Amino acid sequence: MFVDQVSVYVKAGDGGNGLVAYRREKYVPKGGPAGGDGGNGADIVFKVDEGLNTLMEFRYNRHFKGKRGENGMSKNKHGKNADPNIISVPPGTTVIDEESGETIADLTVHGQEAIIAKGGRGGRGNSRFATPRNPAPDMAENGEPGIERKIKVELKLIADVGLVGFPSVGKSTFLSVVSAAKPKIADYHFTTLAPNLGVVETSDQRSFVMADLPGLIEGAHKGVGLGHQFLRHVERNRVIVHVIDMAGTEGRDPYEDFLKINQELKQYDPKLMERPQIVAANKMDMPEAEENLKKFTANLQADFPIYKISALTKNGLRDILFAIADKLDQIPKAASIAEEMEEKVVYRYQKQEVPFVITRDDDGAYILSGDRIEKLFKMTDFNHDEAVQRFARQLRKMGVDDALRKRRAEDGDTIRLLSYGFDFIE
Ligand SMILES: Nc1nc2c(ncn2[C@@H]2O[C@H](COP(=O)(O)OP(=O)(O)OP(=O)(O)O)[C@@H](O)[C@H]2O)c(=O)[nH]1
Ligand SMILES: [Mg+2]
Repeated sequence: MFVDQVSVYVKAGDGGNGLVAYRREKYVPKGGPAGGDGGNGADIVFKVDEGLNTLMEFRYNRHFKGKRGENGMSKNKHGKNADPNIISVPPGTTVIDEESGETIADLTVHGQEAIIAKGGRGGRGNSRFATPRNPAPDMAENGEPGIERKIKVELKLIADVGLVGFPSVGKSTFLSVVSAAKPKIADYHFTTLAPNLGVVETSDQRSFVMADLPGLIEGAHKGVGLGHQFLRHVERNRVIVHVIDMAGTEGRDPYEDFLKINQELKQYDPKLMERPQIVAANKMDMPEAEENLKKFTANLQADFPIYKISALTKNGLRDILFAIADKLDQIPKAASIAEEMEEKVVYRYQKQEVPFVITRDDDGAYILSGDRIEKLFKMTDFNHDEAVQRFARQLRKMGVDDALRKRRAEDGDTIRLLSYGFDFIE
């Protein structure tokens, strides 16, 4: 309820491929190897921007793909590394790996960065495989695939705006029509027992967090009703929106309501009187409302802006939301977020790589799978015999051959790995 949460898919860039090339020299058919390495793929990086306060940007974009590194070039030229994909997030963002449930990063301070998915290393060009025995290797490595993962991005919300007012004046209704929050709405008092939070976006793409607070009644500052719990929340709000039942539905006088609530706020903490306050004259769809508003305006001494709305018919919402956003733009953020998160650490989550797994297919073929073996496969350029041989050697070193033998693989049996099929040879 207090957390904004989105699921996001990230895929870092693959490394560029290494190149097989040779120096061209007169009279030398194959001068030495000259294939350069591929560049590294783009990392996916989250960076804290204190100017943001919601995960709104993820609402429209939940897919992030990093660019590939450039392929290696001739004359031993290294392919360019891809620039990281930097995605701005608000302070207080936590990133969780969906599969493992582990926390990848807690991002709290402006400018803080965390690599969420590491880009693949560039493949090595053939120069790098030269040895005295094989001075002109006819193979290069493909780029390493970038890390791919599903993550959960969470933000602990702190309300910028609090809706205050007597019970049943329409605070929850208002919140429900300007955000995706679904608070309980009913015509009895104290329907709302704990604040509901919603993210509001104005039509000019500004956003803020709004809370509908439990109703206030006289004596709240002494703990009457749900007083204290409620008032504690107001302290953190940068703007107070005072919701008034302008229709006087329950027989109270709207102006009396207004004075009483402010009296409670003041008695709880006089500083709350310095907080910007906007009056939401609600229930303007009711016939009595206009008349009451005239009296209210005539009585009002404080210099509070008044906006006519009807949460029921959704009239007047745009203007009041703009007024709230304008006010918020003028008020710096409280340090409350930093305070709360102070002790958080940044974890660098390292996925445990499975080297390989052997299973059997219906037709009797042996299926190889696993992170390490699949990565090796993707990094092998099967167009070059030497690369294929190297791949076979690497599998042997990993113990794949032995493991297959243990599972009674015999000469000529089919082995499959991703899209590739080959025969087992003793
Ligand atoms: N006519 C009319 N009725 C409204 C309007 N807004 C809310 N109501 C009604 O007023 C009643 C109370 O609404 P809520 O949104 O639950 O009021 P609240 O201020 O959240 O009340 P508490 O949570 O008990 O403090 C409901 O029956 C709503 O349908 C409005 O603009 N016009
Ligand atoms: Mg309510």
